[in-house]
Amino acid sequence: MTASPEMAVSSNTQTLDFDALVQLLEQIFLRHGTSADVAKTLALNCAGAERDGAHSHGVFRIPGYVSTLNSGWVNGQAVPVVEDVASGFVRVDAGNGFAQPALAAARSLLMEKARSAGIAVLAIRNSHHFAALWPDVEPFAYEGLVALSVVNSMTCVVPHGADRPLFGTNPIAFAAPRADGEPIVFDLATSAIAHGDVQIAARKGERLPEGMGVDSLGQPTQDPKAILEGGALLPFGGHKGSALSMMVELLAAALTGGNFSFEFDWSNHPGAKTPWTGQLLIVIDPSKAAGQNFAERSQELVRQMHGVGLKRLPGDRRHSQRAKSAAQGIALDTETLANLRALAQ
Ligand code: NDP
Ligand code: PYC
Repeated sequence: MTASPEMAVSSNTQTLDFDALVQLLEQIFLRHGTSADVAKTLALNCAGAERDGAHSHGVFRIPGYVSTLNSGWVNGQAVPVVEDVASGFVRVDAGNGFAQPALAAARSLLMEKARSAGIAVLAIRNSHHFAALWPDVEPFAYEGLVALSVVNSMTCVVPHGADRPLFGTNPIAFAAPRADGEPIVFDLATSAIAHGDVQIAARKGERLPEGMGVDSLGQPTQDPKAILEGGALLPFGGHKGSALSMMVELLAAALTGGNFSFEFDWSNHPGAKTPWTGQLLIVIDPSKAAGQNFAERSQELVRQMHGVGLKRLPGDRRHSQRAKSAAQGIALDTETLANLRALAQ
């Protein structure tokens, strides 16, 4: 069954089809001062996250986008400036705008370079990223390319062995094509839990598992509010996640010319939520590599993983949720939908 644009499934839940949700989110962005291009790009990104069940970066983020735009912290009308700097290197100054329109502006040049040189780097600076990272890499895998991206965020993670926060939640996303089925994609924060999920747990009054964060005195806590109110997160996997988070700071900020997670000060912009940092993408054309067809090789790896009992690959949950959303619509609770409609007025 294909979902109708809008239908009620229960008294407190309604479903929208993807296009209807994109349109609603686009109206919100436009209403709060973005250009039409930026509104479209962010609406597609955010609706895609909601459709795939990536709830910490779906419509949950809309009030944060709106308060940030209203605070004057980000330029919703920014026009990214793309620089072709070397055979395998593209730079973009996002102009204090969002990172996704900067990627969109550089995408065709980046792909052209990756296909001709075999590998290309995209360094985005002066940018705000408030979203899931997988939407930035997955489309390259659908084109037969391998893609890796990192983005840094805002100081809220204590480096392993330190006693105060410095790093951001700093996700890493990777996508690779495979012969049979959806691309292999993972996207993970290098903190033990994403900041968005801590906010969601606090809102629901839930406790967190052990080992996620510390309170304002640096003591371990499972209370999300204690983490949000003066506390901090920990890296995943102790010194290993901490090293990866450090790498993200280096690649996404030092290498791009963007801010480190600790370098920007948004205190004069009450309501600002979007980290003003940088983002790096590396795109590889596997057809240049030696050996058998890469997509066949990645398929073989998946076959072997399933052979040893693996049931779930990273990305599987999202893709099955995507299929469900296509068939049944994207379910939103009535209050959330009413709030979104109010923001669009
Ligand atoms: P999760 O821990 O939920 O998931 C991380 C990855 O592991 C996903 O690819 C997920 O696939 C996969 N996965 C989860 N559970 C399993 C399992 N049991 N078996 C196999 N694979 C599994 O993500 P995080 O909480 O670390 O991050 C959430 C989001 O927050 C990300 O999209 C990230 O980009 C975003 N974020 C954004 C930031 C920014 O600055 N813009 C900062 C920090 C985070 P699947 O998706 O299919 O479940
Ligand atoms: O969930 O950690 C997070 C996050 C930071 C910036 C955007 N999302």
